[in-house]
Amino acid sequence: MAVTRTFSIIKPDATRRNLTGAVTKKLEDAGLRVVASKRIQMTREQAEGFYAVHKERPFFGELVDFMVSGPVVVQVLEGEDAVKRNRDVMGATNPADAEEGTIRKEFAESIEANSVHGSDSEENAATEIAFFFDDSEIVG
Ligand code: RTP
Ligand code: MG
Repeated sequence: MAVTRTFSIIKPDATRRNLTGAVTKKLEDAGLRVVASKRIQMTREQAEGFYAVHKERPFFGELVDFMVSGPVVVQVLEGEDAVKRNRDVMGATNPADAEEGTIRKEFAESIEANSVHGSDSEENAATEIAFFFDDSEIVG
């Protein structure tokens, strides 16, 4: 299996509860390596741009409000089959449906305040990584 990259966000509900380390440990224990990381306050423009695919969804406004409600930690993760590996350890979008041992089962507060984002394809991972990081900030 090839070593690939994915993009992760530790969301405001998790940074607010000081769970950056706990979430990162779950990612590392799942075989992912943090090859870039920074804590940022997203602007509304950034959040709207990042979630543009969800623009027509009924929860878009609330999602943007939530994502700018506090700091987030954006990360590039590297590992074998990184996109799937990360999605597996994240768990289902709604924590009520998430499996035991996943980040969302353990930490998420609700379907919206669900602690993490992870890219859903290698193509989207490349786009999302480039949205937040210069190549020079990623050290594999
Ligand atoms: P993500 O993109 O954050 O990794 O999560 P996901 O693929 O599991 O979920 P997606 O369908 O892409 O939705 C993006 C984020 O929008 C919020 N959401 N709210 N209120 C709602 O019904 C609702 N549904 C989704 C969540 O924060 C979700 O992660
Ligand atoms: Mg998604």
